[in-house]
Amino acid sequence: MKIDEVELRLVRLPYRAPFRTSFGEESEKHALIVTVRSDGVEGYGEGVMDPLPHYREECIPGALHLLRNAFAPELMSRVVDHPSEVVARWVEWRGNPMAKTALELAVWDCYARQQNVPLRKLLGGERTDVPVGASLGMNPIAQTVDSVAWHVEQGYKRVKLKIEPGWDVELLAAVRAKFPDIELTVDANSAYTLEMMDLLHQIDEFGLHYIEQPLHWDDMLDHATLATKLRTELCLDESLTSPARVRMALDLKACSVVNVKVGRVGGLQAVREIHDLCVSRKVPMWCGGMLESGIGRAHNIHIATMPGFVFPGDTASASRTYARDITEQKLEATNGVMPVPSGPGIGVTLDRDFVKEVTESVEVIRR
Ligand code: OSB
Ligand code: MG
Repeated sequence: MKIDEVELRLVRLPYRAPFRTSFGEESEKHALIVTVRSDGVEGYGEGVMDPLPHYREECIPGALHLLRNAFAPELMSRVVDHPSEVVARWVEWRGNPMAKTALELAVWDCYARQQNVPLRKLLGGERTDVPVGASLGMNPIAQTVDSVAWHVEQGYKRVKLKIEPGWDVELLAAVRAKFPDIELTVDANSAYTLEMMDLLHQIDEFGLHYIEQPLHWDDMLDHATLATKLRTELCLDESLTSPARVRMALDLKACSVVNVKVGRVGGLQAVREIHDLCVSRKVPMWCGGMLESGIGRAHNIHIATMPGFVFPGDTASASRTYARDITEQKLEATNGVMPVPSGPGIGVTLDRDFVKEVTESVEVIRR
């Protein structure tokens, strides 16, 4: 395929409620929606970098600069035989996995639409629905307990609580008092250090399935040390930025569960490599989320159909996060099960009028 145009569109979507984690509070999504056009067919991708680098070090202005001046012109300068090759063409530009992914995902979607198959087929995903859990931002304890109750009633397969030092033991005690047996996990988004072993040992007592990214956002070694001191399994999120980094984490025993976020690891081809590695080492994986709009959410759902994704992912109903999404198809789970959109590609289309309303900026780069 030959890519004729790349469109970079920034949209701002208000969250229904502010989302608070240990790295900050956000009240709206700034989504970078990338469209590629090839032979009259469009494909869509989403960038998950934030305006400022709070989760990892990428940010929207940096991503726009690279997409505009490096990745998009290079992409359009040569024929694409298969989307799996795209990111490898950009090795001369280091890092920046989220920016690369936003464009790579659009190419995958476009390619799948041209082949007239759902994206999951290109990934070897046979499932037509995927089990999902929900990630709950930090809120007062009583409100969190109510929210857990609501999500359990809705049938979500797992609940993840955001924690930080001082916002952990009391919260977990309150939730466990009401829900002693639910599948419960916590995500610290790097808020602890090995100096806080007392606290970490207390967290270890709540029968959690795993603890997600307790230590520094780029660390491997301290997590490997921590893993020997706790009974609860460790899952890495922030630290896993490529297939090589996943291999490193597994070799070091820094985690025994892998959270895959396509943007963080550098694209769908990277996800496929990580998938095969984890399957061969019998390491369970699940698909993380970044509060994506319907475009990124649909990609995540297709990704989670791959057989190595054995634990429930973060890709819950869009209506939990947004009063209105930018896609025409509603991505809603029933009983903790999310149907995979069945059309070609990612199976969702843009609600063009609403997209226009929420667009902050748009530019088109032509071949
Ligand atoms: O650490 O998993 C995380 C959202 C934004 C940034 C980081 C994370 C999250 C979530 C939300 O936990 C998951 C979702 O509902 O998409
Ligand atoms: Mg996380």
